[in-house]
Amino acid sequence: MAITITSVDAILVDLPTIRAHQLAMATMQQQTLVIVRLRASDGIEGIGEATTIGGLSYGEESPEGIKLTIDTYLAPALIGQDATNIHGAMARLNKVARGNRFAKSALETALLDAQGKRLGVPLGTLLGGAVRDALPVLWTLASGDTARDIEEAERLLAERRHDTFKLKIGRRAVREDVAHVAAIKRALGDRARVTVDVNQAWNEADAATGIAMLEAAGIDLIEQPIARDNRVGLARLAARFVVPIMADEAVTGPEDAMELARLGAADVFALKIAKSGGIFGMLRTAAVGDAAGIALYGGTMLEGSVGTIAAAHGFCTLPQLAWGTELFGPLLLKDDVVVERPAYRDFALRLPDGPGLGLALDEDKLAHYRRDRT
Ligand code: MUC
Ligand code: MG
Repeated sequence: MAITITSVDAILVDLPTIRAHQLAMATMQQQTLVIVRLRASDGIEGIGEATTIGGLSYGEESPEGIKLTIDTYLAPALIGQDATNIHGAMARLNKVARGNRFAKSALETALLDAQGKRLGVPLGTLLGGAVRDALPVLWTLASGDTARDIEEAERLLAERRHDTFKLKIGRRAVREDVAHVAAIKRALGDRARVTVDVNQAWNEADAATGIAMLEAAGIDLIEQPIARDNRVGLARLAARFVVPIMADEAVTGPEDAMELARLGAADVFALKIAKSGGIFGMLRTAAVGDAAGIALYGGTMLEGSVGTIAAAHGFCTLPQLAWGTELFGPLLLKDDVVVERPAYRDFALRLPDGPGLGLALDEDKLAHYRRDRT
């Protein structure tokens, strides 16, 4: 008898961050996770997660919208479907709903987690096998204060937790931002790599000025300097500078990747399971990057442990991942809703080796942090 999907729940969970996290478009004091619990007729439960950054300021889906989409449209389309046929289930979701990639990603993770548990294998094995069991992870310095950022970086270097730091810029005038970045790079010297993420905040002229100065200051990578839709402008910047340009918001799925590759618009692609509608979409995006000779980077939507470990299993199967990852989301949160939080040491995230994601929900914490707690 077929194993069918019997229930799908989407739960909003609000978790405080360890400090304010300042980006060009929002300042985060907390993160909201949409935790998905998907149960099947064999009694197995899979879990998944979707997050975004700053409500609707990063992308077109908000946590509340993701829950509404799942409750109203996606869960009813999944109930009664074969829980063991993940491609079949996702094809059905793509038929009933256009877009809504973050919501679909959370559901695909839950299906994969359940199937891994069912077969008794880790998710990486289900995906064909991991080629690495740990992933390099950078840290984002985004307190908004230069001295505090330097102090934070020095501590994390000493703890051997991170040796690459990404700075969030684009809020202030270009020269002020560059002065902040250059001061941090000067303090850390060759002991750390420093990258920047502008989150689309600059126009092309600002970007030309800013990137020239950042290049001179020894910055290693420039992420999404201009608007996501300005692909031709991104191509002009990529041709103009030696420092690599990374596309983030501009690359969601394989179709964007094709177009950016055709234009020569990026040296690096930031892959995220949420942007691509799940792990399989991320892998298809990565394949286009590989075919075009574009370096790859494992990005984050600042997920908690569930979303982070889902992405990690996917990234571990990639043949090349030249720029490592930024899968530090769980470390930005004061607390989490899993029993055992992911392990970070020696500048890397270690993958759990249990079946599926290798994680279990902490029911007490979930009850405590869920938005609808009674
Ligand atoms: C982004 O745009 O890359 C990744 C790290 C971080 O601090 O924010 C995210 C989003
Ligand atoms: Mg980014």
